[in-house]
Amino acid sequence: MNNYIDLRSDTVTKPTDQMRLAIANADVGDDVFGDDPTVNLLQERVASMFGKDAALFVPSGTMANAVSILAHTRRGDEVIVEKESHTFNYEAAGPAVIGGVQLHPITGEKGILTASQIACAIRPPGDIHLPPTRLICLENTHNRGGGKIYPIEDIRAICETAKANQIKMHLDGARIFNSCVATGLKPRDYGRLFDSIMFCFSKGLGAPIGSIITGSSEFIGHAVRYRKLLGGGMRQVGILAAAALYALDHHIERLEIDHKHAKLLAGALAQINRFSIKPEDVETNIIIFDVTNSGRNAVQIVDILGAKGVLMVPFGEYLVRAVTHLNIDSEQIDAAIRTIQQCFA
Ligand code: TLP
Repeated sequence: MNNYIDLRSDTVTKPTDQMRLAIANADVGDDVFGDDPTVNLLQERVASMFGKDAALFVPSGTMANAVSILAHTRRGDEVIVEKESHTFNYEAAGPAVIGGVQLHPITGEKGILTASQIACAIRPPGDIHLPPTRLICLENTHNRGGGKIYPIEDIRAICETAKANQIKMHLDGARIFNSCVATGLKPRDYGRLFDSIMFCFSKGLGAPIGSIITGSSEFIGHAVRYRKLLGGGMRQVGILAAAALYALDHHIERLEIDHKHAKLLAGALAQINRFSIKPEDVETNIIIFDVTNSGRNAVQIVDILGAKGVLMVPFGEYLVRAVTHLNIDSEQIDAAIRTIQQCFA
């Protein structure tokens, strides 16, 4: 894929030479014994960034969400999620299969739910017919919402509803730093509102592998057992934690560049009659555009562009997704725009 302009996902980023150096120089130990100094450093650093007691490094975002849901719930509980959320759509029904937990999907607006929608979905306690609502999971930024940022005031209102009903709050913050950079909010601003937060190092932050969960000591105590159950206890994993630490030091502020590139691309797509997209809806690094008026479906559009060296993914029958990231520079964005114009203008 070296000669392609790869906009399929920000997961395709490759570690830079400097990140590989940090990996090579990492001090390591057996992390299942709690002995890996680099993992310990990473976990302490993330917990303190988010104002939490503790954190836990895990292999993937999917495992981070699964472990968090398992640690917050018991079999037969219900978890409120948004209908287009990653957890509901792309995590292989993990919470149901492993945890015996029912996901209760509610349709949001670009992935955003309101407190009143959530209040209506909470099961009244005391009725034996109803599964107890134990957890609310939100996603920020929202992937299928086109990288939409969850407005902090909406999160605050949902948090109050959750507290009033003694329900925990988990954030799938796979791309939380895209949100921090775009809004100026700090990780702690989100840390205050959620019982647990996960984010990924392997997306826009550019590390090859790894995600992390942060929360109370009690929560992380449960999470570490579920990580083991899922086979996610790793040994000399400091080599990966070193990449994650490098990403925290060097790859957060630069996310702004990805957002600028996404806006440029969205602006160019909006000029093409056969596509529809509102550039003002593109708030971070994800662009989703509608190809219904092109007379072709998303797979056909993606194939045409792919044959010209520009890779995107179908994200619905008539929706195409492009994601900007660390390995895409402005020349590649310009080249992608030229290719799109040649094919479809
Ligand atoms: N998202 C991937 C695909 O699975 C769709 C992508 O290319 O965007 N939460 C969110 C919001 C995500 O976008 C993803 C990955 C995950 C969780 C899962 O992370 P991984 O892939 O590390 O399991």
